[in-house]
Amino acid sequence: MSKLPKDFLWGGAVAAHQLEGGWNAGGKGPSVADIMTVGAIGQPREITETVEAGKYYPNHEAIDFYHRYKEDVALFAEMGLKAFRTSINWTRIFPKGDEAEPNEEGLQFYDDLFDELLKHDIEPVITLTHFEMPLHLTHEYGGFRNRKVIDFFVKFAEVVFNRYKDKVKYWMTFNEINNMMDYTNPIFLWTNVGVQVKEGENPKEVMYTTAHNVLLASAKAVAIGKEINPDFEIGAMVSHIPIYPINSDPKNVMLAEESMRLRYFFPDVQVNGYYPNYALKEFEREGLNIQMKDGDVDILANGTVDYLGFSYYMSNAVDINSGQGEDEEANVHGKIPYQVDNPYLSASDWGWTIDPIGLRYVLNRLWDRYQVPLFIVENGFGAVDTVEEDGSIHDPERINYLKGHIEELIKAVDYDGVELMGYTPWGIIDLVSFTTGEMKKRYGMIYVDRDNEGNGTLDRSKKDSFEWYKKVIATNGEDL
Ligand code: BGP
Repeated sequence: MSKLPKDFLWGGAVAAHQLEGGWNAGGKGPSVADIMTVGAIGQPREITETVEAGKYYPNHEAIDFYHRYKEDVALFAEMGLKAFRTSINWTRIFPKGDEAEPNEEGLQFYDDLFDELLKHDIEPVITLTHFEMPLHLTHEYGGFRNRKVIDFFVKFAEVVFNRYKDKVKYWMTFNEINNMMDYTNPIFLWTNVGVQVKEGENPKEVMYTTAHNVLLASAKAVAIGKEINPDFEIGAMVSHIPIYPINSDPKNVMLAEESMRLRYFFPDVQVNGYYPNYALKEFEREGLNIQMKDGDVDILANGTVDYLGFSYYMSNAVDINSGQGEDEEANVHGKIPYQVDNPYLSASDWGWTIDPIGLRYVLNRLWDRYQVPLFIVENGFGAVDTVEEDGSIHDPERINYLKGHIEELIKAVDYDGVELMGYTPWGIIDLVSFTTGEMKKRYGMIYVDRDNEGNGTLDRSKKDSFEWYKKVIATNGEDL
């Protein structure tokens, strides 16, 4: 007997802005992602003011899924995917974000894409926004720091919920909504919520004020979605990087526990429907003015999520004696105060630790804390791939990474009793890296001929992991 439920959603995940291209096709307006360049090595991506002539913006053409989705969906079907996670590019639907009427051509694109998926029995799993907010909403309104933007988002959600209510059952509101907790790295406040901190402002206050608005937007969208179709399953989506104490010194155990609030704050509100006490205490202690209004409490309480989606790539470790104190600039994805290397783990070429057991640990902690179904909606290994002379691509490291993580998720379900809806590994097809803007940081099981400078035929080919994952799905995880 299979150790996973037979309706387990084996799938693959992507985000519209990282693969579609067609950045100004079909009436689409510019989004925050459309003005981000490739980052210099080890540096965050540059955010330009607007699209500047002569600069290379990798997601403008990306892997041209916009025009080639039928070919790609056929490959997903051949792999046996039961679910495909992508996002709706907000500016295809509302090019500026504040229009009265949506753009029909954009809506039609997703009708066609969802029809194509359903034709192949692939369930669409849709994130309302995955770092794709309209640029106009940031320039004109200051992004989600402005409460007016809540209404624009909710309208967008309502339009797409209504339009696709018979085609899409699984939704998530904001991708990695908690990334903004990394507010010392400007790309996280920018991409998620279109916010830039001005000189003289308290960045933490800006972040939490914005977070409050985003939490309201998410809760309102959930409530409206459930009205439109009570059968919708609407989830939260967080980046979950567990934080371990480097040793058993109780000071480190407590430090790790406290640091984990960086990961728990958003789901605490989204699942429970109210602010956790540790956050309220922090606002009070630090004199943060979060600008909440009467009635906000009810909005949060009425918009709790049905499930918790999360990405899992790596773990962190902290040491109070590291000298990496609170003032340390955290400029790397997931870098936190007091972070140190974990001597027990190896890492990818981009420094992301490889920790399959961490996935089981996280599944247990999240299940114990929230008691709602969990969904691993991203997990994967970014690496440079080599195309052999005969065109084959051998990616044993990727297979190993995925295999290790699947073994651990099976233990979490079969041994620990965690309720897990599915697994959609990240970047099922090669696409533009979010943190670096590169193409060479590849996650796919399908290779795309495209390099960091935008050269290449865009032809697709199968890596070894393609056949491997096909077998995993066909055996419901029995044959790894
Ligand atoms: C997550 C994002 C994705 C994605 C992935 C891998 O944070 O939700 O958009 O790209 O990480 O990150 P990267 O592409 O930077 O390697």
